[in-house]
This record gives sequence, C-alpha cells and structure tokens, in this order.
Amino acid sequence: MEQQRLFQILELDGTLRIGNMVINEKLAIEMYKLLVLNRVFDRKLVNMQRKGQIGTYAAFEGQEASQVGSAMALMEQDWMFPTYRDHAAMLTFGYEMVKIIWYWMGRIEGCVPPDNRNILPPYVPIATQIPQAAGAAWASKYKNERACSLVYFGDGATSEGDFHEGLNMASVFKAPVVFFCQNNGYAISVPFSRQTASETIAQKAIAYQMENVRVDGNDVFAVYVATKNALEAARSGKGPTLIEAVTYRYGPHTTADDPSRYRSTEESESWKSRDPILRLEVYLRRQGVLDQDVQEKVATEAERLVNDGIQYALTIPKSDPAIMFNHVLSNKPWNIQEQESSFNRFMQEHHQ
Ligand SMILES: Cc1ncc(C[n+]2csc(CCOP(=O)(O)OP(=O)(O)O)c2C)c(N)n1
Repeated sequence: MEQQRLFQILELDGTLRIGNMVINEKLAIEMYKLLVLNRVFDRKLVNMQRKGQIGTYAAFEGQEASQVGSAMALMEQDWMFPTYRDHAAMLTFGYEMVKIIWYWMGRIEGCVPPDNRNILPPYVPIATQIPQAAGAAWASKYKNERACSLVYFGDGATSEGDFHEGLNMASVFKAPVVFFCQNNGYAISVPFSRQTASETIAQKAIAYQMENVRVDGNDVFAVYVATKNALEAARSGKGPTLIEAVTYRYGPHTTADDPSRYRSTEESESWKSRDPILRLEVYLRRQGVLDQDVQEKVATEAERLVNDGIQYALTIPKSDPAIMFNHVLSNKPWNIQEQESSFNRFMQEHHQ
C-alpha cells in the first residue's frame, strides 16, 4: 500500500515548498517567539524536577511546532482538550504559565482554567478526552455556538476504545471537532510498529468516512495551515478531521523514564536535523527578519518570562495532602470517608 503523503510547507533549507504561499511575517515571528518560549519552559521544568521542586514532569521538547502551530489556529470561543504533554498548546492558547507549574507541584490551583478560555485540565488517563471532546463539540453545534473542539492525544491513544468511539460518534453527528494526534513514535517504550499494523494514524479516519491529514509535525507552518483548514471545515458544518502530526520527543516519556532502554541515541539524534525551531530560524534568516541580535532578544525575553513564572509559582504555600480526598466525587462513599478519617488520624498522631 502506498504511504499517505506528508503535508509540508517549510523545507529544511528554509525555503517554502508551496512557492506562491504568502506567510505573514508577523505571524511567523509570533510563532518563533512561542516556540522558543516553550522550549525554555520545558527545559526549566525538567530542571525543577531534578531539584525536587516538582514531583514528575512530561517533557515535550521536539514537539513544539505540533503544539504551537495547532493551538495558534484556534479561535477564542473554541475548546481545548490537552494531555499531560501538551503544555505548549495550553500556553499558546492562554493558559497561565504559573498554573502549569502548580499542576506539576500537585496543586489543585493548577487545574483551574483561565476565565476567558475553554481549556480542560491535562488528561492523564489515555484517550478519555477523545469522546469527551466529541461530546463537547456536538453540544456546541446543538447550541449554535460556532465553537470547535481541538483534542490532543498520542499514537498510543489510538489503540484505546475511546479513540474509535469518539471518532465514530463525531463523524455520524458531524460534530465540529479536530482530532489532533501527535505521533511521536512511542507510547512510553512501545514503538509505533508495535502499536498498530496500520501504516499511518491518519488512514484510520477513512473507516469513519472522515477527512484526514498527515502533516509534518516539525513544520510549524504546515501544522498551522492543516489545523486552520480543519477547524474552518468543522465550523462550517463539514464535520471532523483527524490530523496526524508526525514528530518526535527528544527526551524521556517522563522524568521517571530512561529512553536508552528502548531506542538508540542515533535515532534521537537523527531527528535533530529536523528540529522545529532551527528550521524556522533558517527561514526567518533567509527572509531577513532574524539576526543574531533579534535571536538573543527573543531568548532573553523567554528566559525572563519563564524565570518570573517559576519564581511566582514557588511562592505558593505547601499543599495540604488532605485535599486528595476532595474534588473527585461530590458525595464521598463510605470507603473514601473511612480512608479520609484514617488519614486525618495518622496526620494528627505523626505530624502535629
Ligand atoms: C487508560 C490508561 N492506560 C494506561 C496509562 C499509562 N500510560 C501513561 S502514558 C502512556 C503512553 C501514552 O502514549 P501516547 O498516547 O503515544 O502519548 P505520549 O505519552 O507519547 O505523548 C500510558 C500507557 C494511562 N495513563 N491511562
């Protein structure tokens, strides 16, 4: 079977594949600033984990273009359903940086969406968000709100029943949802070749009579255009699209993982020639809008913003562990009540 074409705009040498396509300079610079900001953020959060300031962390380095490009295509009224790895998407759409840090500090405050944005807290159970996004999109359509849902998930999530149920329902009801799969090659240690016998994730949409695009996930222009088109189609009643963004995570699955156990350094190094930031830099330099000076300014500003965010995040008082019994069920069943009392007794006896 012939493999589906990869949608690309930005070549590795900084030229555009679609010759006559006009990329707005202002947008390209905005993309660049966001890519750099997110890379700095990601690296500093890994450092925070190493210093014991946060418990664990799921890094996204390498996947910045997939997340920034797709989130930039959203409109204010849209809904975002992110996973535990989609901080760049969340930051791009307006989630406050400090709240992402609080989330990883185990603070409930990190799960509160901004007032003016429909951003769900990061989903950890794999694929749960997919049917929920289909449902939210269907509700928007029912209420004539012209809002779309953009739902993120990884290649591993496509093996869950929730993926198929969500796609099926969305397609039947022409729900305005964009299913955005970041195929980063691995689900923890499981490589793509062991995840599915399908050659691509995108082709899975065909069974649901759904539009699909397989896009170069390290090409921020292509991701942006593919997502924008899919959202426009959804908004105009044409139904959902499945986007497969082909990308790679440079680092471990989380800070608790050692990727050298299941993949070679040569493999991860080989992806660096397709790095999303370097690629955009080459383009911007060719266009004459980026030089050493601008590059340094962008980097310094990103450092400042992230350092400020971290400093502010660290001022929050230590969390009360007893809140782990709250916020899941409105009426606590007897077994949870029992656990809560025994926990409180233990804390009184040992920690007063
Ligand atoms: C329902 C469920 N099963 C298993 C897990 C454990 N788990 C956490 S991350 C992960 C891999 C997910 O891989 P993928 O969907 O490709 O996303 P990625 O982590 O690569 O972004 C698994 C199996 C979980 N969180 N939820």
